[in-house]
Amino acid sequence: MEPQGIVKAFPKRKKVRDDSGKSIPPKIPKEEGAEIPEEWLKPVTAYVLQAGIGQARAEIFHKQIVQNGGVVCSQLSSEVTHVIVAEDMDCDRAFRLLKLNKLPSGLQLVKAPWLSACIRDQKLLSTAGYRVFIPHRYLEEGELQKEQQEACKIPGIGKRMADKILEILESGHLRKLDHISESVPVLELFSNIWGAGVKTAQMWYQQGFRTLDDIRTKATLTSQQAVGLKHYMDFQERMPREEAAEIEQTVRQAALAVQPGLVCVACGSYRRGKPTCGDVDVLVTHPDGQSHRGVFSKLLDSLHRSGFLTDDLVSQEDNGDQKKYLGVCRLPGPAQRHRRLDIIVVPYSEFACALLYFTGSAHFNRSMRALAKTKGMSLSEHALSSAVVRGPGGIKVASGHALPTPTERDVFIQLGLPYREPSERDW
Ligand code: DCP
Ligand code: MG
Ligand code: MN
Repeated sequence: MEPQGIVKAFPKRKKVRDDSGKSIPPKIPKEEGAEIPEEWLKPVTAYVLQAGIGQARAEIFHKQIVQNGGVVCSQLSSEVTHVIVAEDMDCDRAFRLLKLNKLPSGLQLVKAPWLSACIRDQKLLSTAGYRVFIPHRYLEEGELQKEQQEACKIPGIGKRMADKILEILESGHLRKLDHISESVPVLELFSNIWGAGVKTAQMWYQQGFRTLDDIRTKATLTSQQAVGLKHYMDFQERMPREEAAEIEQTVRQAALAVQPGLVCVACGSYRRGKPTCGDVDVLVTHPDGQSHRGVFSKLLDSLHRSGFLTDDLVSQEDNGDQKKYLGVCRLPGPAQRHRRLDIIVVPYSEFACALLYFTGSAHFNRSMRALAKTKGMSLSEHALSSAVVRGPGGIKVASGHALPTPTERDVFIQLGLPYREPSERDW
């Protein structure tokens, strides 16, 4: 077919040199009708795929291409070197619109911003980063050989990574990431359901769920997630510490009715003095070292019977001599919200380390454990111990033994640290 270009109608202009010998582009006279074409687009025979670009913009492109020495074709033909496509054009759609099965040799699909950038800079820019990424199924054998695969030669880069590198080099973009930004708020919504982690949230997203109502009506939920969903709104909100104090008091009263002399302490953010608490973490122990036994299930029964505990999440009875309950409670009275409540019952010998652990913060605990390690000790919610000694091959040659820590202060002393009040452990 005939190129539509009118470049040949304009006289060629020689480049002129300035004193330095550098070539400078000839000035374009301002007089009307005396436009002199530049030739830097000469290697380009373009076909502008109008879809997504629009007629008006396509016409401007035509004019600019021709003015700068290029040729515009009104149809795709074997002469075309560059198909200019809309910025958001994807390969499948382009091939459909162009009625192509394979990419003909020598043809590039280039996004419109490439042309705009060329015109802005008045020179032929590389199309790298502007090309539509062409998957292998659209490439002719020969083209495929050419592409495969410089990136593969880099040590440690396999075929899958090489493909991604290639796609980014070609198109300036990795399509696989397109869905990520739109999935983020949904994944966050889902993973805020108690008992649902990132993996579950991703699975639900892949199953096409986008709202909590989708989850409620279509997803398969564990019993914990069902509780989490039921109280979704309440659990998003932190409670004022006054309410945490009332919850602690409710647990204490029930505990003392079960077994006189029990000690109940609200730990976590409450003990660190925070104005609001995500949940209440109540530690229960008995100073006689014996009477904490049997308290766990009796206390929970009592709190269930009174209607204070509304849902159970985890009841873990087998962490050594410590027992842990995670559940949901609600104070009596109108307009009370459901709150998360954790209860641990521990032997008095482990009280200080359990108190230290359960008071946190989690970050503080990690730092303390790391420090203990550097001093040849190991800190857990049970005890501060001299570390296990391992011989060659990691074989245990001496087991750690618990150091005496009647109070939190003793843990700090053993670690050679100045004492920190709970309110100073908030990092
Ligand atoms: N903890 C920990 N490591 C974790 C989780 C918890 O060491 N991964 C310890 C430190 C926490 C304490 O248990 O302070 C209680 O856990 P919470 O999740 O209840 O955390 P906080 O009470 O500190 O904060 P929030 O107000 O959010 O409940
Ligand atoms: Mg807490
Ligand atoms: Mn907690």
